[in-house]
Amino acid sequence: MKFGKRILEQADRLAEFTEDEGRLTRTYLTPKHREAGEQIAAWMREAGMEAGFDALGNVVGRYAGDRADAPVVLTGSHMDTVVDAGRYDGTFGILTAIACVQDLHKRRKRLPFAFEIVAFCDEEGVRFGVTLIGSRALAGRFTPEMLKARDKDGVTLKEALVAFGGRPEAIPLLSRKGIAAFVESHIEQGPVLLDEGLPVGVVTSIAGASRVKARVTGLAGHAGTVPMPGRRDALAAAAEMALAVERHCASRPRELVGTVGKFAIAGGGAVNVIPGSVEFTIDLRSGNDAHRKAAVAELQVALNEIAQRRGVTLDWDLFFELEAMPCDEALQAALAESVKAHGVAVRHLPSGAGHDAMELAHIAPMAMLFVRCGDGGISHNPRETMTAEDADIATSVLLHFLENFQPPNP
Ligand code: HGY
Ligand code: MN
Ligand code: MN
Repeated sequence: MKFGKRILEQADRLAEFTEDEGRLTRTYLTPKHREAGEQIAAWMREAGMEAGFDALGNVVGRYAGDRADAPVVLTGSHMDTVVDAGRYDGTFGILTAIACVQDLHKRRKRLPFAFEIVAFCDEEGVRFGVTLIGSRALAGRFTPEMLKARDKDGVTLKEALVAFGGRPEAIPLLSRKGIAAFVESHIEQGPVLLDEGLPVGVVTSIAGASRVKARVTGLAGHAGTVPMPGRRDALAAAAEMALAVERHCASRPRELVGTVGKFAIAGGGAVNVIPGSVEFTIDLRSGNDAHRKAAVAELQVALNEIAQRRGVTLDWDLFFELEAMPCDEALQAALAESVKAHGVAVRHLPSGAGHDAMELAHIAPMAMLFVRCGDGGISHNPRETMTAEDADIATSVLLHFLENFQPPNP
């Protein structure tokens, strides 16, 4: 085994950079972001790359090509995590690429393209509620509006970026053009490869997503004196709405998945007060944009009907929409060749999870390589797991792809 054992050890090391005692949470523009970024940059330099933070807090490593004006191939994944995360989501895509460069460097081999690895600064959007921050900047899709997003303490993204040593004014310079390809390796975060006994798979497309912030306003009241029929209980209404989301998506299992991931009583609630205001989020995903958009519209109607019947009001803020993104056919075929070269059956599969690759697809042909997850494919959970053997095969497949990739003449 050439790569796998060290990659898992490095993932263990990065998991130590957490802002939460006893669990892995690493969010954007925090001291742990900086420490993890410095560790990643150090590994990139050890592998023969120039590396450092960019103006937005991405860590970018560059392995020069065989000539100064060689085209650029990009790879990478995100270095931030969800709350109480697993240690391979995002991280694996960074470490596997560094391992490839380390091997090329050891052999003094240069490729017919410059190879850049990006540890994207924030894909999950945990701190500011804005996702895909680093990859949007490279795709030229970062907007000044995003700088105004605030964290739970009211700190704006811009204030945090300046305090981090970032340069908001330089963000437009990060957008890239003429990239020959973007390939992201990522854990599958699902059970398909595990169920079929395959170490890797080639992604066909990445599901689109819609996210809603819903606020239900009823009437706070005394838990002991307000008769049941007269209540305008915001929590009971929101709970019925959450079940409606589940029922709607469960009735279309092949098209949709829906999740109420955040659910809170304004002010935290009290044991003897009928909740007057509740906020929750809805996350809808589908490989088919028309199905997803129809579901958003249908659910808005259904939840408003619940609100009307219960005498509460519903505020509906559709704050995030991302179209499903197909992977480049030619790159999929090239990845499939590299999978075959390792004696592995080629399995094409869609990604239900979103990835930075969705943004890079706006500026380059994009593809993804999935690697098997253990424990039922669980992810966004500290039980996330993968094997060193699979990390090794996936890295070897990526390296084979890189050594056989001929970028089109610019
Ligand atoms: O939500 C997602 O699909 C990704 O993990 N950010
Ligand atoms: Mn994730
Ligand atoms: Mn991820």
